[in-house]
Amino acid sequence: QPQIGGDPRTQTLERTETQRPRLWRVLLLNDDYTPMDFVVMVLERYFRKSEQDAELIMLAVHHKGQGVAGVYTRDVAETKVAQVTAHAQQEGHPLRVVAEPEP
Ligand code: NFA
Repeated sequence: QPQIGGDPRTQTLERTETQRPRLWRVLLLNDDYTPMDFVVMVLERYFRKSEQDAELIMLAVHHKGQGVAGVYTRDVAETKVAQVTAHAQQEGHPLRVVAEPEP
């Protein structure tokens, strides 16, 4: 990378492209107890899915064990995990939600 001017001890690097933040997947994990309707509600309310998409994602998690609810920057992903986990626990459901970085 080219170095642009200034005190050589504190030079900055110029780059043509702005860095984009790494994105994180928020995953829903299947369990035997959380009601399907609750999972659909979570996908609609916290992940802004349509009813049709929410039902498809819920069924994919139910059959495959896990699925992607949404993809966000790290802070937003962690907030979704905390909010959904808290809501599920308040209702007595064991639903697990985790975030992982995209490769
Ligand atoms: N497997 C749950 C049931 O049969 C439904 C579920 C789907 C739970 C997706 C968690 C995630 N009630």
